[in-house]
Amino acid sequence: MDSFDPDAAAQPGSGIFGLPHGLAEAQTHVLGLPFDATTSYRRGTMHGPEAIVAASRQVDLYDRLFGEAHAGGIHYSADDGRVTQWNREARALADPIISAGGAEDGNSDHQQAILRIEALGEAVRKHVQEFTANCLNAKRLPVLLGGDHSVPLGGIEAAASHYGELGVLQFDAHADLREAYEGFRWSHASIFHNVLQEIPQLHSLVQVGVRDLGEREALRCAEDPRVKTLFDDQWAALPPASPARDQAMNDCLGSLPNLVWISFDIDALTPNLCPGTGTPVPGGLDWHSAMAWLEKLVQSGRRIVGLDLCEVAPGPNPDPNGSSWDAIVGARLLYRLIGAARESQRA
Ligand SMILES: [Mn+2]
Repeated sequence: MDSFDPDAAAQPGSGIFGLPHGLAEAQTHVLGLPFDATTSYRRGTMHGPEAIVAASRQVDLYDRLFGEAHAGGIHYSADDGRVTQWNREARALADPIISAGGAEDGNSDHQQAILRIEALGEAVRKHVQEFTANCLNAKRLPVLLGGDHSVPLGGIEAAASHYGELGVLQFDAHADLREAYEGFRWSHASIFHNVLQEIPQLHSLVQVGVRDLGEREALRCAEDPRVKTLFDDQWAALPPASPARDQAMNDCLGSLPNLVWISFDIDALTPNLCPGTGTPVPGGLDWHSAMAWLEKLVQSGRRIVGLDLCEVAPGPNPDPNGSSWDAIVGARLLYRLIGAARESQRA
């Protein structure tokens, strides 16, 4: 540990980002959540955590933007088998429903399967809740690595109840405000409907990158006083590094309270940065735009108290080491997110 050289290549047996930290030495705890049972279009995000960890070993630890995120220690816990098992069961039950285009009202097989899938979704929620509460009680930064975008519910819930008030900054191509999707209550497409519905301490939700949504979701964006959405076309019309763009960012961030959870769906980014993700959409944030948001959030003086990174899928042809372009982008984004959170806690 004393001899750790951040400039050296990752050593055999080292952890995420090639780091040597055990849990006791880490101020950041990352949990892998290989769950993608409700993914409606293309699966594979269950392989996100292992692919990101494989790719993370190539990330340089020096960071011009947020300093040395690794210095406080980062520890990764892979799934202990429970989430993998819940996912396996839920996927098998969900498959016939997804092929049918959603749960059918009069179909008792579907209705039974839905109940069991809901119970498995509840199990994930509770598991993530416990992990996050433990992190916060131990004064560690909780980081959830999906999996599909259904996984952070319990984490946001635990952080909101720990602090009493919380805002969420959501990066996403989709609004994720559906009231259940294809019959799945805890669907990836419903995560922020559920957050708004289930978490009374939720102060506000700011959405960035959104460019694909349903009519009822659009209405919710417009009418729910807790939701503020900067649509992707609105963002794209703002010139980089312009006062107008700064103003738009400050307006959005101004809706957030002091304590913020970042929920980053990789599909917020332009699809050439995440070609393997479940539901890619043209348009989206380029890398520097995403970084500008993180910098602005830190500069605003808000404190990032937890975060998730979801929907990274390694794609059909991962490298022999399990990594891929999607995972390389995911690993670098993860490092920056952790760096931004640490920087925000320093102030
Ligand atoms: Mn999403």
